Amino acid sequence: MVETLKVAVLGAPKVGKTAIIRQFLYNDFTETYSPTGSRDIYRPSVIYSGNMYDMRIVDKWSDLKCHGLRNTNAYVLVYDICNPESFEYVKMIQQQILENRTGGANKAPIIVVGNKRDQQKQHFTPRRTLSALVKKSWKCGYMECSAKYNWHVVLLFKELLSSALAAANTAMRLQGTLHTTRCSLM
Ligand SMILES: Nc1nc2c(ncn2[C@@H]2O[C@H](COP(=O)(O)OP(=O)(O)OP(=O)(O)O)[C@@H](O)[C@H]2O)c(=O)[nH]1
Ligand SMILES: [Mg+2]
Repeated sequence: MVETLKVAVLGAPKVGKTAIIRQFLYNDFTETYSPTGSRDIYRPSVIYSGNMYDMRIVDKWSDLKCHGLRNTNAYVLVYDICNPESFEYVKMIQQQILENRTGGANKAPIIVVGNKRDQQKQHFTPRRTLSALVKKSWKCGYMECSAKYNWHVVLLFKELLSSALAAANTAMRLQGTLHTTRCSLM
């Protein structure tokens, strides 16, 4: 049983990380940009598939090498679909997560999210191109959403919970198998 699902929401400044989280938790959106400090932590409880889970959502984790980030159950890497540099930032974070992953048991899922879909006319590259790169080469999830219009925000968190729970359960089964093996050797 997973006690608390830890989720890190990462990405370049101004891509809409806080807007996505606040839309999901409070149905709230503001046009006024107010940069997050070093990081914010939200601790909601959510009901998914008839079960209740405590979540720990970290908004903008700046130190990718720190222990807490390695202990994360899922990563959301946000970029702005109108801003190519923000996608480069996501690429860099994805690389760092892979480099910092400890043993094979830590297969926390990564979902890349293109935010500001309401501005899709300014999309810097076709959606399919990025989606294919992320899904096929990086083996990560890919979604687009609009925090402004609450479009696909709940879907994103459903997807996140589903893949984080699946990964956490696999890791626990693996640990269980190892313990059983150790006991039977005694
Ligand atoms: N049009 C549009 N604007 C958005 C959307 N999401 C966020 N914004 C705007 O983009 C700006 C940045 O949003 P934030 O959520 O503060 O971005 P952030 O990634 O948390 O930024 P930092 O805390 O500095 O890292 C704000 O002015 C938001 O109103 C969206 O889906 N569509
Ligand atoms: Mg923020």
